Amino acid sequence: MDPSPLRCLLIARQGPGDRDDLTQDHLLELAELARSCGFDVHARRVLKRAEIASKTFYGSGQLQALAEEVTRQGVSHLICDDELRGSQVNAIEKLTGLICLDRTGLILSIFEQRAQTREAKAQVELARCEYELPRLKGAWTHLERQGGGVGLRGGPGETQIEVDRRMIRTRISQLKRELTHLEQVRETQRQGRPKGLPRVALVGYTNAGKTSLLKALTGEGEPRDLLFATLDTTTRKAWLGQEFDPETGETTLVPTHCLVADTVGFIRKLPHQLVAAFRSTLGEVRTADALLVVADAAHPDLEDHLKVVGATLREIGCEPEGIEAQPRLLVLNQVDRLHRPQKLDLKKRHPGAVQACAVDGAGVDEIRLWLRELIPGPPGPRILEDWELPEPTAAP
Ligand SMILES: Nc1nc2c(ncn2[C@@H]2O[C@H](COP(=O)(O)OP(=O)(O)OP(=O)(O)O)[C@@H](O)[C@H]2O)c(=O)[nH]1
Ligand SMILES: [Mg+2]
Repeated sequence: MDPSPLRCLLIARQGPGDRDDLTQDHLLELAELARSCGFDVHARRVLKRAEIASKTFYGSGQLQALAEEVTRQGVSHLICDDELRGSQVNAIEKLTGLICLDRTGLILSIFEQRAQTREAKAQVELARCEYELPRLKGAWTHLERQGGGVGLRGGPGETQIEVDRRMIRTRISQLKRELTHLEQVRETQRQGRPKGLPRVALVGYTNAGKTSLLKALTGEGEPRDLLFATLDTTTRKAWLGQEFDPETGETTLVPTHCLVADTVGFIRKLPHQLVAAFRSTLGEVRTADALLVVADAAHPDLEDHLKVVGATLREIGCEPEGIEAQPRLLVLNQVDRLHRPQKLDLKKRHPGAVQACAVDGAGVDEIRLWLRELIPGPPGPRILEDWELPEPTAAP
């Protein structure tokens, strides 16, 4: 029998300039992440604070009161939406008696649970090492204090930190070497793929339906209602189509194909350590001939999700315009969950997008048609949408 899941409390800080609805949305997403990691979410709380408390981030009074309340209800973990320093995590754990995880730590734990292949495992371990390295100091301050107080070096704590840091740095170098080797293997595989077939990457926010669309296009893939279900890139061949001849009324199969790669999903504040560590996997996106940007059109935060996707694509080196720009098709998936007026409104906001449902196949032919047009060569320039461009910087 599975052990009962660990129970957690989720918290987020809301500063004076933060919108209520956004803070709530972010906590809802954190709850999804926690469930995807196997936690039972006991409650979500917003802590309103004008200032960040440097020692405990949220302030000790509020944290202590919360901890007293939830510990009686069997809560063992406190998960924070904010990125915390190692010393803050330690101070919170000491104060509350709860195990504390920040958003990045939670996402890393999910990736650790999901990683299957050698490459994914090495990438996730590299991200974990990079995340832990600057946090080591916090973990050893109690020993540092034993070692002779402020200003003195060489106490037992200091030595232990140095040993741990050296071990982590050595591991980071080993992992980087291993990943460079695996990247070369991947590159060789890429070159060995059939020539002349366009390579298309499915990208988008996590849980938008990328794997479902891979399945709709190629017949393969295992969609799951989980955040970060896909970590490894899978490339499959898609059959691009049938041609209907209105004169004879016959439908013939057109012998054209393309290669479609399913990739790891994006999320708001995707830890930069993970983006860096997944460089090789995301190389499939950078080197693709075209991108299918998949979004969950029924999600209340659709526009924010698109902005995150636009920014993450730029972070990994895919610019929307310029000589290197890849053609992109926005696929507004899951429209089966929308009513007609919502679809019309979407059409106005995203006129160039295909509205699709990867589950019943609606819109998939339109996507195939777009993919077929890639075969003679890339399509001409198109008008960019707001989500693809950087936010304008505010005037000073
Ligand atoms: N109603 C509906 N559900 C869909 C549609 N497309 C996908 N889903 C569901 O959405 C969930 C996530 O689908 P996936 O295809 O695994 O999503 P993904 O983008 O690959 O997610 P990650 O790999 O976790 O980033 C699954 O439960 C799918 O069945 C759709 O068009 N309509
Ligand atoms: Mg997937």
